[in-house]
Amino acid sequence: MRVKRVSALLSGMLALALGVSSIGAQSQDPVLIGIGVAQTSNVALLGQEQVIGAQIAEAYFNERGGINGRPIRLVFQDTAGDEAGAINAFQQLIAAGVVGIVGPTLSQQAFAADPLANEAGVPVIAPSNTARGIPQIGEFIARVSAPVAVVAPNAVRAALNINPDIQNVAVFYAQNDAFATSETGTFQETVRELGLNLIEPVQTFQTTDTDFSSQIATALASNPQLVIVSGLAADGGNLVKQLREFGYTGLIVGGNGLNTANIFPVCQALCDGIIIAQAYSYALDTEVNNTFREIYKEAQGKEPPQFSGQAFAAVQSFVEALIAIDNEVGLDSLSLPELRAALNAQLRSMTFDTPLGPISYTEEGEIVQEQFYVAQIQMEEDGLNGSFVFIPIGDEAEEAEPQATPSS
Ligand code: 1QQ
Repeated sequence: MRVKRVSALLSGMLALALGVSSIGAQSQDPVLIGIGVAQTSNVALLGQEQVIGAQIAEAYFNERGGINGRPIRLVFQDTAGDEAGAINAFQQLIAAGVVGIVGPTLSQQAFAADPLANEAGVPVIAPSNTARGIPQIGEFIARVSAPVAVVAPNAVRAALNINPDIQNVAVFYAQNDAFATSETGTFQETVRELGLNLIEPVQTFQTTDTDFSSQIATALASNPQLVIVSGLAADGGNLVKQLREFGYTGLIVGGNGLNTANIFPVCQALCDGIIIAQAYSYALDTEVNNTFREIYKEAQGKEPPQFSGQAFAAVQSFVEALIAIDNEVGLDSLSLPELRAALNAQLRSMTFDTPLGPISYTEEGEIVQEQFYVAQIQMEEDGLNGSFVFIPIGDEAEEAEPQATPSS
């Protein structure tokens, strides 16, 4: 760091001495990366973890010299939880001159806001949009969040591994959310493919619902041994709580919308046992993940969750692609529209060694990722603290089983 700063200073002085005004100063201006995720509303239960992951990446990469000595600066715009909020945040970020955007939190928001960035030629990396069809929104849209079709089936396999006698499966999903609708399609397909009995009718709710008693009564009448929930954190956590209060004792698989310790205050001790597929494991033993994990734990007092790991990986992708462009042609040789276009192309032409493992993006912007996991929530007696404990998936369960560290 010190060496870099000194050499930057020297080159600035040299530029002045040579009468080359502003080049030195310009090349030290931070490169702006937009972060448009949910910092307010119920969706902030998911978005908060993304803010933390992105902030860790900002500090991590700036400490390592940023873009060849030029720092990055994250520009945050709160999307809140709906489409209008995401559209507004994306407009602000585009106008602020960011080179690319990490966001939004929900697929439901991405389908509304991503077309704006695409039309403006601003590359987007979706940090947590897992619904079918996200990269296909446009040529400037990529995602670091593996799709439900790849991730979700693992949770059902893991449930069967715990209880091979599962026959009847009840499925619930939030029908006003694009991700939940997409994820339930994958879950229902998986249930059928595994030869299990999908209880009909499938139960629907709204992400704004708080009372699920009529759906629960209908589903439990068919005697399920597994219940699968696709919703968001507040509604999903509440549904799990009410399932247990109704006396359901079988296994529960939660989708990606429940994939956060922020559901603990919602279902408390009754969160215990929820099985959730993961695209990240804090136990991945690589230099970048170990460092990320250490910084996260130091600040948060618990193991890093998937949404933080994915947000870190999204910022990392932009940073390392920018370094490659700088090495090749120099960032200052490009106008902002040129840089955005070059960044979009560069993202799709390299591999990134991230906390998620090595990843790349297809030409279409879909993530290519090697490893997936399943975790089960283990609540402590107090009902306040808990942890995500990694469990075997089943057939291909030869992978590492990291130990959980209790978290608060
Ligand atoms: C999506 C999701 C969310 C539940 C993650 C925050 O996977 O909307 O696609």
